[in-house]
Amino acid sequence: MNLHDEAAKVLLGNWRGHNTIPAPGLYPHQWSWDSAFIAIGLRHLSPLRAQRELESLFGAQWADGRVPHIVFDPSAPREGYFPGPDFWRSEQVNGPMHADTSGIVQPPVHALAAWEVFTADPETARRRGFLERLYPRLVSWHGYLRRSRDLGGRGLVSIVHPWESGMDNSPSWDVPLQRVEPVPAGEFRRRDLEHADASERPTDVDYGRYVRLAATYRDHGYADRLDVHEFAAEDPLTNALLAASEDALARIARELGESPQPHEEEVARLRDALSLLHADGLFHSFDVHGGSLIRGGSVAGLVPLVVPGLPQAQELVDTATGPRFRVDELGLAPSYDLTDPLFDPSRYWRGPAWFNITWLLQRGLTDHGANELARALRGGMLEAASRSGFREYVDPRTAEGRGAHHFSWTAAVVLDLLI
Ligand code: 2M8
Repeated sequence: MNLHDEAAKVLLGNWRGHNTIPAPGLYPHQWSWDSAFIAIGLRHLSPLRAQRELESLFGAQWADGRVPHIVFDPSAPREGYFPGPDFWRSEQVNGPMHADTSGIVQPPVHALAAWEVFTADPETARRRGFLERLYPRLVSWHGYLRRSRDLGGRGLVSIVHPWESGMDNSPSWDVPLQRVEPVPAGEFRRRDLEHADASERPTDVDYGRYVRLAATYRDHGYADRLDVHEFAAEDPLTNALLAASEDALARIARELGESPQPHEEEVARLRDALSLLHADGLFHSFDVHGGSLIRGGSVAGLVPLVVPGLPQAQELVDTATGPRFRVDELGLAPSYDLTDPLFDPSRYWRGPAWFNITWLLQRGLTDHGANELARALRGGMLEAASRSGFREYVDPRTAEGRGAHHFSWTAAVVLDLLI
């Protein structure tokens, strides 16, 4: 089988009727930003399914506009994933008729995906009213982030849980997490370790802190007030993807005969606000409680390359190709600075290379005219996916596979690069 057909097999094998799971076993439900990347690949196999992927996610949107990070599949075992629906108790906020979901969010890459899905088959999308129905929901999602999550009052979105960053155990969170008292490991049961090697996952202490933060948020009715959240960080990846998605909303608005202007203004505003996070050739998260930048080497700091017209783009290219990331040589982006003692090539978001992030960088580099480097990343991703067999992440130095097998966004990104 060639790489295209193998990728299609992974993606179609993970389809569950209305949406795609990230991977069998470890992730048996629908995840928010996974679905966006999945839709970007799936549009090349079935534009209709790609539309449904996003529609099913937004079908579980909360009344306040938030798009939950997990939508639980009622036909999957209730106890198969921790924390499951009985932990999050979303029905207490949304009522029993609403889908069971988590109460936190993930990076807002959905408008960007919606536009890409639309372009794959505009005729079907127009006939089905795909963008007409999704646009107000996307606007309300971004409105939630802008309105309820500017916890630092600086015009940037704060994430309130490491899971919201998508980069759960990134070393960026080590310092702010020190303030959080972990729930003892005996008080919850980790289901992830039934499917994955413990050396490639977060530690029990990490999990204890994740559980504490999520339970506190839940016990306050998912209220977005700084005194509820012991963890609050203005994350460059979240804010950069919001800007790129606002740019996509401007295109969507134009297609629908609406004014793109509010979205264009929002892109410009976020581009300016992001400069608050810029230092030493990279963007960094801002620890709202600590009042300072978390200076480290997360690849999240390179993701602002996706922002159109970013003034710091050349600096980011220099950092990406320098000793800390060596993306030109590796063809992949390590999730953490290779020269930092905290770099770990196998442990999840503490060093391994991920395909969605490398895809975002490749896209940003193309937009900023760094075509040769973008081509190197494309080649690196295709080779690593082929060698590892669509694993969740890989050792950035050897492209040896790590984490889950048959991982959906790995396959989706490959399909997008091949077409
Ligand atoms: C990982 O996160 C989940 C929690 O949301 C987990 O470890 O159980 C992260 O890699 C996240 O970015 C991703 O969306 C999710 C599903 O692929 O898995």
